[in-house]
This record gives sequence, structure tokens and C-alpha cells, in this order.
Amino acid sequence: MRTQVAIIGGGPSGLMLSQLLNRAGVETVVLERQTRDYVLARIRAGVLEQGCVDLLRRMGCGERMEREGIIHEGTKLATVNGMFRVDFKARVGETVMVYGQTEVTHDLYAAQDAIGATIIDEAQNVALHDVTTDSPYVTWEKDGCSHRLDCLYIAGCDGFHGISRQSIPAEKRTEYERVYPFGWLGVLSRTAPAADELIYANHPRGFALASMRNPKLSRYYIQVSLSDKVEDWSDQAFWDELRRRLPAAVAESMETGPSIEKSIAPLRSFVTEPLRWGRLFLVGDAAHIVPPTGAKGLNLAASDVHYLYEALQAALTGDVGALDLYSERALKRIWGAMRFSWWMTSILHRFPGQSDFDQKIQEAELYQLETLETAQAAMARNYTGLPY
Ligand code: RFL
Ligand code: PHB
Repeated sequence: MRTQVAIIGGGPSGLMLSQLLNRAGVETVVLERQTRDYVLARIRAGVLEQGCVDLLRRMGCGERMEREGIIHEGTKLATVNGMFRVDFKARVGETVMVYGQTEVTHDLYAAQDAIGATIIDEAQNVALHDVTTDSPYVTWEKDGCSHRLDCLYIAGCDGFHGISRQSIPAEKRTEYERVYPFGWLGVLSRTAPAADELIYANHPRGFALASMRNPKLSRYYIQVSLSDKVEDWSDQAFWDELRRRLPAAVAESMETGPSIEKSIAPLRSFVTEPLRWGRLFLVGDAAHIVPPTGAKGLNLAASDVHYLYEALQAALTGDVGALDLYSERALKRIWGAMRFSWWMTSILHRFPGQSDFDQKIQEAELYQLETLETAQAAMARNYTGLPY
């Protein structure tokens, strides 16, 4: 089998890249380890930046998002002293779109099917070969048979635990990492959202977030200890704890119900550099992880895809030098989102062993955000998305 661009991973990064390239007449093959049902059942991101929204529109995946997505012009932040709002529209003239990653992935698969793109699921033992030569290839197994795909370029879109990054010799990459000493317990429930906008809460018992998917589907998170297991948290225990951490007026009127998904995610900041090794390019979570506090993971995947798409298109029409710029261009934006996600995480969570000094600094950060338009503008600029 032969193609122009082999794409490892059929998550949002891989599907977005495949969709853009196919529409530009470039041949691709996507290799996904899991079944499509498995990929579509994952509950993850909920907030899309304008840049991501525009990219999805440009690739012909904006129709349902336009109809069902909810535009948010600001967000709320809560502390024990009360709740305040950061108005994105007023501060920087931008908004975000609340539309779940599950829906985005669904729309991308539908669009890929409609144009007849090749997506091979349940591809086991994917391996990359001759990546530093002019004729790289990929092998995998499916249904007991071995397969080979020859290509010009490989896009590693296989997430944090994929094989693409691991295929780069350790001495050729530099990794930067911060692991946070807590996790997020997330619950999805068929209930009306607690408020009309997201609420990020800093509370002495730990961080809480009230988010949503649509007017009948809510998504909530609370900071938990890394040793906690999902089984430790009954629905009742979750709702009780969430109520304690949200402002009283919100907690009192909040609708609760059975959880339809419940999971714990650790929090990590991670970047590998560079994003290129020979003809392999890393994209999205394969290259970097942000803690979810800034809602940046999926949005960074979208900007990586945008940069790599432009570089591949240029390379395939004769300007091979464009590929040299991908890593540098993408990393500039990645580090911007790294900083913002780290900052949001550090001002909103309770850290084990946090000193009184640390506590006072956190309060001062939140007070500035509440009272200074310039601080709000900086947050709004970053939350709605740095320019591409
Ligand atoms: P994904 O989604 O992990 O997809 C990678 C795909 O590659 C497949 N794969 C392989 N395929 C073939 N061979 C192999 N060896 C393979 N190994 C893996 C996997 O099965 C998978 O299908 O990475 P991608 O495409 O780069 O997309 C990244 C996003 O999924 C991620 O950044 C976001 O979900 C992060 N995130 C959020 N991002 C936002 O922009 N806004 C948010 O509000 C937001 N909230 C979140 C989040 C992530 C969370 N969790 C659980 C990590 C909230 C949470 C709780
Ligand atoms: C979500 O709705 O899943 C969500 C929203 C905002 C975040 C993280 C997750 O910062």
C-alpha cells in the first residue's frame, strides 16, 4: 500500500489533518489502534477557541457545531469571597464555543467518510521504519495479517501514550515536564448546567469546575487526591463535595442526577522538542500535554494541525524548506498555552503543603483578576486563544 501522508492515530489531531489534506487533494491513510466506537465514546474537551472553530469550518465540519454549539462571551471565577466574571468579548473582542470533543470527533469521522478517506481502525503493533530516509514506511497488524504502507511523510497524531514520540531516539529529543500532585474527577450527567457560563472555583477544599455540553448535559470536575479511585466516589459523595466547593447560591439551585460517565485524570504539563525527526512530525498530545484547567489541549492540537498542513502542502508542491519551520512555529504557540495552563492551574488549585505565603499570592492573583481590566484582558486573550 502507498500514500503521501501516513497519519498515526485517529483522534482529533489525526482526523483534522487527514480532512484538510484530503480536501487539498493529498492522499492520506489514518491508522487507529482502537475501534471507532471506542474513540467516539471518550469524553474529553468541551471548549473550542475561535481559531479551532474557524479551522473546523474551513475543513467542512462546522455545520452541526454552528447549530448546537454554545457561544460563551465570558467565564466566572469563584473564591470564598464571592464570584466574579471575566468578559472575553468586552476585554479582547473574542468568544469561545462550548461544543464537546466527542461531537467534534463524530463530525470529523462523518466528514471523512463522506469524502471517502481511508481510516483503518484496530491497527495493532504500528511501527515506523526508515524515518530519516526519503522512503519511510509504516507496518501494522490487523486480523492476524501484517501490512505495510509506504509514504512520503508520517504525522504522529497518536496521543501521549502513542508510539510516534517513542520512535524518536531518546538522545534526539528534549522533554520538559511538570506533574501536578492531584487529579480531576470528572462527571457527566443528564442535568441542566449549573449556570449559563463555566464556573472555575478556588476553594479551601480544592478546585471545582462547573461546565456543560448542552442545555441538558452538564460536565463537572473536582480536584481529588492522586490516590483516589473512581470507586471511592459514589454519585452522592461527588455531588456533596461539588456543592461544598461552588458558591452557595449555585450549589443550592444546582440540578443533580445519576452520572453517565465518571473518571479521574492526572494533571501534567509536558513538551517534547523538536517536533520533527526526519520525515516524522509530532502533532497534538503526542508532542505535548497541558493540564485541562486552561481548556487548551484540543485547541493546541488544532493549531499544530494548521501549521503542519501548511508545511506539508508547501512541501508537496516543491517548497521542502517549509517543513523545517513547523516545529519552531508550533512550539512558540505551544509554550504560550503551556504557560497559561500552568498559571490557571496554579492559581485555582490547593497544593499539598501549600504555605501561607503561597496562599496569599494565590489570593492576590485572583484579586487582580477580579479588579484589574489589564489582568482580565491577559486572561481573556489567552483563554480565547493566542493568534495562529
Ligand atoms: P488523542 O485524542 O489522545 O488521540 C490519539 C489517538 O491515537 C490513538 N493511538 C494509536 N493509534 C495507532 N497506533 C498506536 N500505537 C496508537 N496509540 C494511540 C488513540 O487510540 C487515539 O485515538 O490525541 P489528539 O488527537 O492529539 O487530541 C488531543 C485531545 O484529545 C486532548 O488534548 C484534549 O482532550 C485535552 N482536553 C481538553 N482540551 C481542550 O482543548 N479543551 C478542554 O476543555 C479539554 N478538557 C481534556 C479536557 C482532556 C481531558 N482528559 C481526560 C485527558 C478534559 C479532560 C478530562
Ligand atoms: C470540559 O467541559 O470538559 C472542560 C471545560 C473547561 C476546562 C476543562 C474541561 O478548562
